Amino acid sequence: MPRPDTPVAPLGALTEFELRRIRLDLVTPFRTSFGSQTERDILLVRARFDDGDRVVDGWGECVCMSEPLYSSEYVDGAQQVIERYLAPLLFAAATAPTISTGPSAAAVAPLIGAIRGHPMAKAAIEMAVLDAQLRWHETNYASHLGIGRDRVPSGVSVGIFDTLDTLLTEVSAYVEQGYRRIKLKIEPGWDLEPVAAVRDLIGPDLPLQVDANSAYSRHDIDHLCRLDEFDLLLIEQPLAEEDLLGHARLAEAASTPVCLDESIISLTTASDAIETGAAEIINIKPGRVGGYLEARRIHDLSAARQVPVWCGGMLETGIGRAANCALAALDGFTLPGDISAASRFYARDIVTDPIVLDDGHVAVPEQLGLGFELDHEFLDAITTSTQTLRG
Ligand code: OSB
Ligand code: MG
Repeated sequence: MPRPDTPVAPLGALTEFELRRIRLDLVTPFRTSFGSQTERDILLVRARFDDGDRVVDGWGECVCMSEPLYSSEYVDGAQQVIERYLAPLLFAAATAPTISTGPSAAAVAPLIGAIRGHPMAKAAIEMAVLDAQLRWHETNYASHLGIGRDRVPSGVSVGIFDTLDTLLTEVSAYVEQGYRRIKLKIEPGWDLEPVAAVRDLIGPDLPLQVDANSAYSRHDIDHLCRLDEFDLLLIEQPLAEEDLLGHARLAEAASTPVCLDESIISLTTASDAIETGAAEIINIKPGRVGGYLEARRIHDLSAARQVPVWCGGMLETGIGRAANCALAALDGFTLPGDISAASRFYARDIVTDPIVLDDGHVAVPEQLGLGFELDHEFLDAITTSTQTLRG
């Protein structure tokens, strides 16, 4: 096993990780350029800290999908890399209960940095430790971040459909519910027409944006420029994850701002994408960048460079959705995020107080930790496997 070669802050008295897999049905199929989903197989991580006096649990949610179609990570792989590499490194660094300083999320990334890649697996672990840290100190994530707002405007991500009629029915329902921004998934063959029809339906004032999940190539730049006439807020990740130059060329050619999602995997890529003109707007997804701490750094950098950011979503349960709500209340998040009501995806959430839509906004959670309490009965009912790891 690799060892950290630089001294790091103490992690705290970590005694146990539980890796829990749950199964949740989506209320309606969600189709993107990379595939269609009807249910989710989600990995949750529980981190237990025990200093002899007190036992505190923290929970994290791994945002990767079942298959490596959005990015290279997938849920079985994430569980395996945690079990084989990440958890052992953290157990090796856990402090004796007698000298415990409490859980420290900042200690996590340096301890597991020798393991390449796997940002979503790493983020899930760090998130569980962060939740435990906040609960240990009886505070919550919004206070920890110094959030002043109590709610943030909510956007909704709308999938691809077989017909325009179905799409328009779906969009009408979301507009009716009060969402403040609509995002349409697009792909070659499903772009200009649906965008024109939806713009026509919702009128000129409701913000509209599109997301291609890398479905186009540099040869499509002229075609993508035809979206300019629909006055879109942004076009999200039209080209491949690696194609920063292509995105910079598109940004040069199109009047619609180019926003990157998949390409932004760290503070460094965010900085480079801004510098090279590949990203005019950034979608911040904590899981994709290795955790909430790196997400905050990207927010701070973007704010300093006056680049607008918004908080992306990965169909999170109430764990990730609560944390995203608090994060998205930071001042630099000037655009509505993909933080819709839990009911947009799930009939029942695993938390006692699911995120709801109120006047087109979602409330910054006030509960302890990342901002949720689990509904343990329901969680147990949908659990498909449980693996316990001990140091
Ligand atoms: O590209 O933003 C994306 C969902 C899964 C994977 C990737 C993406 C999405 C979404 C949905 O667009 C966002 C959400 O509301 O959770
Ligand atoms: Mg996206």
